[in-house]
Amino acid sequence: MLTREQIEQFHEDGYLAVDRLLDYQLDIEPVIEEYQQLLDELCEQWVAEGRLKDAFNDLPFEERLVEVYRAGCDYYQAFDIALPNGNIRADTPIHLGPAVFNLLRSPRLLSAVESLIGGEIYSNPIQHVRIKPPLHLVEKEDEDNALVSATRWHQDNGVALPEADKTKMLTCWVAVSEATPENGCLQVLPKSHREGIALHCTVINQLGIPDSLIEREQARPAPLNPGGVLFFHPMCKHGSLDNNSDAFRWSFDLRYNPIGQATGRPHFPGFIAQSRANPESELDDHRKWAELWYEARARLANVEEIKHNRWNKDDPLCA
Ligand SMILES: O=C(O)CCC(=O)C(=O)O
Ligand SMILES: [Fe+2]
Repeated sequence: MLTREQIEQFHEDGYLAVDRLLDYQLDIEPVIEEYQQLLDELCEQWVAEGRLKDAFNDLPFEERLVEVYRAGCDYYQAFDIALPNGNIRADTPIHLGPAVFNLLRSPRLLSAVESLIGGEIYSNPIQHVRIKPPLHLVEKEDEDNALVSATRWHQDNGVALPEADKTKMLTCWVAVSEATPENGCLQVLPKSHREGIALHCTVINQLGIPDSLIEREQARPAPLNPGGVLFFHPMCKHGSLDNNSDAFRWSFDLRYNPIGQATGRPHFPGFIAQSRANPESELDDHRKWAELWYEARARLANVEEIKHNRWNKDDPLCA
């Protein structure tokens, strides 16, 4: 559980960094191993499809990822733990493995979440893994891809539907690799969660708050060691820095809300991660979790447009 000081700090500043909250061996290592295995499978598949010349079996994970990325194979969607917000096909890849499911249900994470939003905890489907390459390797077409490049300033309520504005949503940004200002850690604006919703505009492909509305001098980077978690309020203004290092920057962003409140992505599936009142309602089988996503994928495949935020691309305020 978090201390009273930590809880007060969260409410005061709109965010709270808790370094080494997770257990590296129990929470992080199994996830890393699961992604290594996934990369094995994907490389084999891409070689079979003729998209990759070699499976690069002998290379370490990161070097292999560089080769895959250079060859134009989209590892970031195949790694992600949610469907994209558009262009969903019946075979859009998504990763829903047991180690990731265990991370979503980590007792260390959930007890901190309970301190901030209470003991009836729903896993919100707005969630991602981001394994971001060094900026110098990023292709032009990914300059604005928030799974690959820096993330613009935004509020998480701003990237969800307004039905979630009253939801007590909590974002948990989990460092898998060390996160530093050099390799693109998150940055936050302290106390900005009290300022109301800001205008969000789409530039190229990414939604964000225009730079002119951000008091950049107030920004605070949030470095973390592996297993550290940055918690923040859905109205907290945040973004990420460029990855100017030579290594990948690996994080998960997970979200939770009290059971029964709107998630802001009603077309995607969440699940009950913890219920003190009704423990038998908790989902504890990763295959059932995966099934929910596969059903959503089948339902959403080839759907023309799925509304996932409140903004209008052509808003004159964004011109
Ligand atoms: O990791 C990133 O680059 C962005 C994460 C983010 O916006 C979030 O966790 O809400
Ligand atoms: Fe965010």
